[in-house]
Amino acid sequence: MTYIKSIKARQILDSRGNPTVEVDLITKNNVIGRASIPSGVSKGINEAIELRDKDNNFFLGKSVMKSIYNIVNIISPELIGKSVLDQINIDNLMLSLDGTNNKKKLGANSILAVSIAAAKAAAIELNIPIYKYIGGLYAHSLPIPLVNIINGGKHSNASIAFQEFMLVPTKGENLIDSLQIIHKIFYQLKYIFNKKGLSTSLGDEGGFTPNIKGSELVLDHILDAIYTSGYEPYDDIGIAIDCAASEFYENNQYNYSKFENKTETSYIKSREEHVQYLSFLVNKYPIISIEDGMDQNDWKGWKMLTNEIGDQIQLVGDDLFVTQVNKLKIGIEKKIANSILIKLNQVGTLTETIDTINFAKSNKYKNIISHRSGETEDTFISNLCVAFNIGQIKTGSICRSERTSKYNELLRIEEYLGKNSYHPKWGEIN
Ligand code: 2PG
Ligand code: MG
Repeated sequence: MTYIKSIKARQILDSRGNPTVEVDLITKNNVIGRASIPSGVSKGINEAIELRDKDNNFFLGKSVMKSIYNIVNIISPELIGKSVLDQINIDNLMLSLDGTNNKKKLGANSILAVSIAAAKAAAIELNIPIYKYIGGLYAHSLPIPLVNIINGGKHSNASIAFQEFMLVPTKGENLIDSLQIIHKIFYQLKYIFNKKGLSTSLGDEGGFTPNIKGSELVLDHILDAIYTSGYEPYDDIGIAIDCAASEFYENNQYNYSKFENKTETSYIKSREEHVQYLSFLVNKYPIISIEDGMDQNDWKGWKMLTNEIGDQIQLVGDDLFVTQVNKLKIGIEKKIANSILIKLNQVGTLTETIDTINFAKSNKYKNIISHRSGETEDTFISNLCVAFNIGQIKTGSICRSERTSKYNELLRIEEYLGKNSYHPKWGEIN
């Protein structure tokens, strides 16, 4: 048996400079599994709780010393001596130590850091890649990247209500081919913005933050960049959007002016108008995926949107499902959305994340593995993606090392798998 010898926890900084948790889980053989935890800014209200110290005199209240304390003093004593290979047991033990339904006692950041560190240590112990340890013999698929090129909403100060605009290579031969298509369009877009004197500074996820107003202008520029790069919409490239609509839903209405610097009431859309607007955009532009088109509590709106365009494009629940089986179950029963965004820290253990992935698969909902807007250098999500042959990953722009680290890990895996690797086309994803 390979047992856990000790667990160290420390505070490090994420890509926004905010403190986050890092864990070193050390086995009897002195193998170290290291994991660090990302952090979102447009969080779903039902996400598992991220513990922060709330001491305004220290890192503006964002330090995570309580979480570190819980790992060292509450989790570690219970796990020492347990087999590192028994992931389910490790995760269940932490769940029972926490005892709440949203991990508010120990913190999802504390629990998840240990959970992932254990899986990494186990893979090293067995001398196999992490994706293979988790996924087994047939883990061989490199996902289509949903690459962020424009940051709006809470991720930048651009006057754009929708949070993310992404490029989706629909027919890349392999991952490097998909990335080179993105690279060409990304730099073409930069050239276009430069020529027009628009800002090319980058937002939280490495996409541009142009000083233009509203989604249609953004989409016009993206389309221009696609054409002038020599690519065909749909055939070569599609567009994905994350509206992050919960961030501008107020008083049962969609208030675009919260981000778009407009005060006219006409810029506040009713549920019906907002659905019609999304449908209009889908028919005008090569949009093939919309995430969080509606607010997390607006189930009526979600139903309306799904009826309107759910058989035309991918509709992804992020804040809506928060990577949790019980929430996804409601969506499946009500026939709402058709895909789910998977974020480990929305639920808080590897085991529960895998349960959600499998539940989605068995109900024919597509999975998309996702980063958070505040990231670390940890590349676990790349491995998770390959482990379950997940067709899509959303991990930011091709700029900024905390984003490219995920693509680079996937490129290493692609090289390692060689001719046994598989990179699906858009139409092949399930
Ligand atoms: C999202 C995420 C990641 P955040 O809404 O999908 O892009 O943002 O991590 O800020 O919640
Ligand atoms: Mg989202």
